[in-house]
Amino acid sequence: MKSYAAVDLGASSGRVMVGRVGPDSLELAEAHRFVNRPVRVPEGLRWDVLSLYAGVLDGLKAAGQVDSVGIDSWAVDYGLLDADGALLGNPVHYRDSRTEGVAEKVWATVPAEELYAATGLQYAPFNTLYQLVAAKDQLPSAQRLLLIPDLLTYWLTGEQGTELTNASTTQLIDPRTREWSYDVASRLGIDLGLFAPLRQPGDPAGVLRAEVLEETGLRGPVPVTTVGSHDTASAVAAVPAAVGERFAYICTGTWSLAGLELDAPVLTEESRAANFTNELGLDGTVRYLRNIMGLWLLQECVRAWGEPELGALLLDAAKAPALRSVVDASDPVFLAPGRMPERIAEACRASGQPVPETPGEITRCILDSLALAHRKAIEEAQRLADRPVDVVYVVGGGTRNALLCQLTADACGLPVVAGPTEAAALGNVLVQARAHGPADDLADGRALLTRTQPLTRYEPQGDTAPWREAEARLAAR
Ligand code: LFR
Repeated sequence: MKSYAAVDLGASSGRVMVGRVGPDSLELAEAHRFVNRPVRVPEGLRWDVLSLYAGVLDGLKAAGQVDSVGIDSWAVDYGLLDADGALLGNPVHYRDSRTEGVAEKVWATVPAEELYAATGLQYAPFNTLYQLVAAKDQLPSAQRLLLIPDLLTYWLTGEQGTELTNASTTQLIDPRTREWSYDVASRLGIDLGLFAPLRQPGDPAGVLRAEVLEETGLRGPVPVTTVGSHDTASAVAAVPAAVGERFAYICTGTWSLAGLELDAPVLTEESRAANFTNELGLDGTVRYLRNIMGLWLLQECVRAWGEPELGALLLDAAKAPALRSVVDASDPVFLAPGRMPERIAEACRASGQPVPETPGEITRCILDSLALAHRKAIEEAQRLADRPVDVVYVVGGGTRNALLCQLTADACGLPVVAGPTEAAALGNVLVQARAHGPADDLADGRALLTRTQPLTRYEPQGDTAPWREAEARLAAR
C-alpha cells in the first residue's frame, strides 16, 4: 500500500487529498480543504497565491507521511520570477479584463487560421499567449515564467520545470511535436527562454525542501512527482472508461470541458471554426474538447442571490418548465464575474425568449443551457474527429448535480456514467502510483477506478427533438 498526496487547486477552493493505493484498492480521503478567493485590487483581478501555498503546506501537514506529492490546478495562469527566483507580483486571474481586444492584435501578426494550425488551441481570451502579449511591459524584468502548479512545485522543491499538459494551454506548444512552437513565439516576440524546461507527467520534480519538511512535520526525503498538472488532464486520466470503449467525457465543475480523447490533434479549419481545442493529455493523447462556461454560471448567480441553499434551488429548478429559455453556455460574454442573473436575463431577452425570473427558473435555464452545450460539443466533436461514441462519462464536481447529469443524458440521447467526483485528484494520484507503484499504466488505473469508485448511470429519457428545437432557437438568434 502506498500513500500519495494530491494537491488539486480549483477556481474557488483548493484541497489536499490522500490517495492510498494497493494492487486492488484505491481510497481517497480529504486531508484539508481551503478557500481560493480571487482578490480584486485597483489594477485588476489577482490570485492570492501565497494563501494558496499556505493552504498546500497546511494540507501536507494534515496529510501526514506520504510516498510522494503531486500538484494540479486550473490552466493558463502563471507567476513571473526575477533573477533571484523571487515572485514579481501576484499572478493575474484569467478572468481579468487585461486581454480584452488583445487577440485581434495577435491575429494581425499571426492570422487566427495559422495560429490554430500551429497550436491547435481554441480561441479563449485568456490563453497564456494573449496574456503575455497583454503583459509585454512587465516582461523585461522577468527572468522566468512558471505556470501555477509549477510555481508551487518550485516553492516546495526549489526546482523549476514546465509540465507539458499545462504548457499545452499556453498556445505556445505544437500539438503534433509536443514541443514549443518556436515560429509562433518568435513572430509574436515572446521569449521562450522565460519557460523552464518541459517535464512529462511521471517525471521527478525534486524533493520537499528542508524548510517545508520542518513546517509540515514530514520526514524526508519526500519526492514531488510531476502529474498531469492541468486539472483537466488529471480529470480525464480518471475517466473510468474501459480499453476500446467508444466514449466522450465531460469534466464538470466551474467549467464544463466536453470532448474526446484522441491520439492525434484535429487541426482543420472546420475544427477551428467550431472552436475546439487540442490540449495535450497523458501518454501521447490529445484532449479534443470545447470549453463551456459550466457551473460558473450558477455559482455566480448563487453568489448574487446571497448564497441560498443549493438543494432547494435545484428542487425548484426541477419543477420549472423545461427548455423554456436557453442561452449559449459557450459564449465568452459570461466569462467575467458579476451581475450573472441580469446577464442571463439579457441574453434571453435579446434572443426573443421568455425571461426567467425566479431563482428556480434561472437555475433551470442554466442547467438546460449547459446540457444543450454538452450535446452540441459532443455531437460536433464526434463529427469533426470522425469518432462516434456510445457513452458519455461525466466526472468532477457536477456529478453531484443529478438534474444536470440526467438533462445531459437526455440532450445527448446517450447514457451518462457519472463519477468520480474528485476526478482531478484521482488522476493526480494515479500518475504518482504509476511512477512509484503499484499501478502499471493508465488503463490499469482506470480499471481500478471502475472497481473502486461509486458511479451512477443515467439513461436518456424521451427523444432529443425538444433539444434540437432549442438548438435551432439559439442558432437563429
Ligand atoms: C478547468 C480549467 C480549464 C481551463 C480553465 C482555465 O479548471 O483548467 O481546463 O480552460 O480552467 O484555466
